[in-house]
Amino acid sequence: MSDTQFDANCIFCKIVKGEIPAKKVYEDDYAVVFHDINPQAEVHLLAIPKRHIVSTKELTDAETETIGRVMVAATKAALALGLDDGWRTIINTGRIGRQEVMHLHVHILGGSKVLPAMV
Ligand code: IU
Repeated sequence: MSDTQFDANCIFCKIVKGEIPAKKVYEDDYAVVFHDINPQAEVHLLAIPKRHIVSTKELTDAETETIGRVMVAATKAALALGLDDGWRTIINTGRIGRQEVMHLHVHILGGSKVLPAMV
């Protein structure tokens, strides 16, 4: 990928480029899936687009394929880790959504126990 598709100050771009380590589970031309450094469930993964997209707020028609690929990457990683009975995906957006890392990411939460209800 060209450098124009990365943000030099973004920690997740650095993970994509291999400049900082992460426990990667899946990678293709569009997406990377790795273990969250501070897991909130037995299995907690993050699926991210390789190119720097800040959040879902920045999505346009041009990102349709990329975001679809990220979701498929999330599924491949979840199934590769044996989450056959399901998982939860969460995307936080912006301040109100409590997004802390400003590179779009899909949380994948799962394990052997049914997760708590959200509502
Ligand atoms: P949020 O949706 O932006 O609130 O979640 C950011 C997540 O990124 C959070 O669960 C962190 O534990 C996780 N994370 C990570 O896995 N590795 C890192 O180097 C950093 C954050 I910084």
